[in-house]
Amino acid sequence: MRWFGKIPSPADLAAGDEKAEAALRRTWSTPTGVLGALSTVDHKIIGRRYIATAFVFLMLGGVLALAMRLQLAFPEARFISADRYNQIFTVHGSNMMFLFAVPVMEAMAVYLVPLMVGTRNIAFPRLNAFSYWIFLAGGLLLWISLALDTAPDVGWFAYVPLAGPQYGPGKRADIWAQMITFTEVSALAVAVEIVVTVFKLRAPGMSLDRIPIFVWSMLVTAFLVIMAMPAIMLASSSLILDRLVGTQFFNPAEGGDALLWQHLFWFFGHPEVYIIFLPAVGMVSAMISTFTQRPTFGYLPLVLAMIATGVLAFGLWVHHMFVAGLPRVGSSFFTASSMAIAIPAGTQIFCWLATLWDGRPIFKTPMLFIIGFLITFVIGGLTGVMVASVPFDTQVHDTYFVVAHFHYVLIGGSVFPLIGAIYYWFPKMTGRMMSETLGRWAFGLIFTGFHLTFFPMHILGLQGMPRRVYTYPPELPWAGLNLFVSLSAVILAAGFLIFFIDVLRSVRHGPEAGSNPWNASTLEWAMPSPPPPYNFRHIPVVESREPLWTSGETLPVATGLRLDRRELIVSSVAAADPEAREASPADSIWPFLAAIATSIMLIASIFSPWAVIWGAIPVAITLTGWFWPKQTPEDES
Ligand code: HEM
Ligand SMILES: [Cu+2]
Repeated sequence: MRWFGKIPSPADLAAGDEKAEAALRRTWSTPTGVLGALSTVDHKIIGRRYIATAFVFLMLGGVLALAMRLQLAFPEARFISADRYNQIFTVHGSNMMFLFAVPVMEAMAVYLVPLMVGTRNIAFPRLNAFSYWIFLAGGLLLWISLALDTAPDVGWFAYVPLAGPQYGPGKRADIWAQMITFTEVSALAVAVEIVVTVFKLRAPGMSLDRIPIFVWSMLVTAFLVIMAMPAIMLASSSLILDRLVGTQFFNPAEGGDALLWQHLFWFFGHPEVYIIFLPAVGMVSAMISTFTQRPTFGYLPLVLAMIATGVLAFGLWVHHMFVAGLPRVGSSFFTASSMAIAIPAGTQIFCWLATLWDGRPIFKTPMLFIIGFLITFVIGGLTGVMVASVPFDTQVHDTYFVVAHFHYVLIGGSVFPLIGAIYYWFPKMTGRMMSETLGRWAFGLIFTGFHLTFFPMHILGLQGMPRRVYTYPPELPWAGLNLFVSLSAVILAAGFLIFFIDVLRSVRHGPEAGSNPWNASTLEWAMPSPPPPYNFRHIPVVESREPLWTSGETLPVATGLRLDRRELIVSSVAAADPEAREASPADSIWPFLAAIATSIMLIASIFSPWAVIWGAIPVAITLTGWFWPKQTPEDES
């Protein structure tokens, strides 16, 4: 077997390659039809599906936001009842965090990481299929419960004792807790796939210091997921046990501890913010580099800053609990560490500014969203430093100041970069460009709408308006600003609408993109758009950080992979030296069936502990089907 070789001559390409390509296509294609769609393990199909689903959840969550703003536009409004309002803000927050922000970032990774590291599929493709179906089931659970008027109503962090058996009768909090299980199983599965894909499936020569920054960001994110998510799964499972079988984990009267909930929740909840933000760092770096046609300034500082952010993220959770009555020393420590996170954030921003300064930025739509991101995120960071200080936080805790702050960081820090990233990678995913004109309109409306909506919320908060209230009396001085905020939210929504229209229109009617419309440097642009089922006709050999800029058309390639079965190159962790060829699993309906069996088990276990026992049987059967060894003659070679 030969690992390294130069790309074949044009004549060879014409003759041998046509045949080879047809064979590759046959090997890697997903059959058409419903069965094919349910069985596919192609990371590109799953990734696209995942991204689209997450955006549907964004839209639905946005509709809830508009409903809240309608209710709050006037004092003593009665459009929505108090009970409904509780459900709506809970579903809005839970949906945005668990069904949109985290999944959409993982979905981008599922699509992009294998292309960017130069391989033909993600590691554990069947697990990847499973994780999408489980995510979808968890989302449906939450939204169907809202449609049935039994949605969770205790806020997106579901504090006990409010969410406990005494104060939260019915099944509402159980639905919240089980939705967590669904989404976290899915997130953990993807995280494991990303780690293994990045460590073991990189193209020959892509040593650690040549990994694209976006891939680094997803690698660090994946580790955060793996370390943070078990905490909340532990919390939500204990909550279900408290509610269903009468354990007392969170009941102080019986020796439990209500604060335990807050610790477990925020040990996950704070890193969660970085699980959403770090991928955005990667996206922004990729886009800035492309639109300045320069390598990103400070590769090493950027990577180290991301790792430092990841580590520090686990030392800050208590800043969400400053008013919970913790010891003073603890609070000081967490204040200091919260402020320390500004150092890596500052490093990142410095590196981007230096790249922009050095290059001549081209202001296409993605760059506009990056400018919007920089401005918005810096403001959110400043209010973050403010609430990290205990005396200030004590004043504004649970007011609209906090609502303003976290929308600045969440939307500024991840939604802006993400929309930019969609404009940026859309041509790769669909083969067509989105509209520059509509893109500018979308940006203008989203950016102004956003600031007009959320900036005044700081003032409302300082004026004492609490969060999570469904109305307020006319005597208080809040009515004017609230009306203003609600009208601005309509501008914001109009911007999103234009974005969605642009996406739907461009999928069919956008101008054709070609393989590398932005002249970018990373491997995902080294193939036609949209990519063929096998991604790379020849696995590239990487010789620099910007392979498409340094090698261009003459990208060296590795040969020796079989055409008649799905094979990947497995490489060493540090240097990415090729180590082995490995078969990649074929399409299979079993992950889909396993997801259905798992979903039924999880949902039924909200109602009876026996569901865990009986429900395990179909799960075991589908898993057996999934992992049944299939002896093919090809394995002998
Ligand atoms: C699209 C525009 C959006 C608007 C107009 C909006 C509006 C609101 C409002 C008014 C509340 C406060 C509800 C209350 O305290 O009574 C809220 C809560 C919240 N929002 Fe948004 N939001 C938007 C987008 C987002 C996004 C994109 C995210 C996350 C990525 C998000 C995450 C949250 C969270 C976590 C809460 C807290 C829910 C709770 O208190 O349990 N929002 N939003
Ligand atoms: Cu935090």
